[in-house]
Amino acid sequence: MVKAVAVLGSSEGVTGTVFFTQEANGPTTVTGSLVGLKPGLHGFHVHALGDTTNGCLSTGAHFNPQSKEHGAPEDENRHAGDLGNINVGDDGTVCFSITDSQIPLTGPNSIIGRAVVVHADPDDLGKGGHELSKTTGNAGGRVACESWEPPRKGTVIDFVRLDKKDRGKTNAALPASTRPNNTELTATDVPGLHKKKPSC
Ligand SMILES: [Cu+2]
Ligand SMILES: [Zn+2]
Repeated sequence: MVKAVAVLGSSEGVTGTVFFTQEANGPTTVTGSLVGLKPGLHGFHVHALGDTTNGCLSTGAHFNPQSKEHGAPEDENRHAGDLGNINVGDDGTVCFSITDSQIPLTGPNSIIGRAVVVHADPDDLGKGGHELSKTTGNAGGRVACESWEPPRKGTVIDFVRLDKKDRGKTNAALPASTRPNNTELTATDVPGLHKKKPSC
């Protein structure tokens, strides 16, 4: 099993953690929780570049190794990074679980080292008729994205690092002193997160 984590933050007070797990060549399960969003649907994507030097803007376009159009997760014609929407509750928090076959954690189309981005507005899934529908789903500004903070704890076996320096390496490739502890990673293990913790 390969695991990865993305720690999301923003200048607008949105924080959260998104965990990825993949068994062998099976689909990837994405589970996460976020706080500080406005209620309703928000576009949720994997963008091409794990670069936040200019905030979420520098994460590039939707991850799209097959040069397709923007779409819904269930569409044949979709970007690999198109994970649809997350539905935020009235309290501004959301807990979600998504299973998807186009976002592997290993191989040439691995999403390790790329970016998770949450948008201000709903993703129209390519069907809104807006000039941006076929590229971004017209999902508005980028309100939160991953900051690639290293996890402090994690499952040692095949835990893939997402921090800048060791991005994409597994724990086995790193010196013992820099490996996370051999314990399951949870959202509360990542510093600075969940000042207000959603109940998921
Ligand atoms: Cu996006
Ligand atoms: Zn897209």
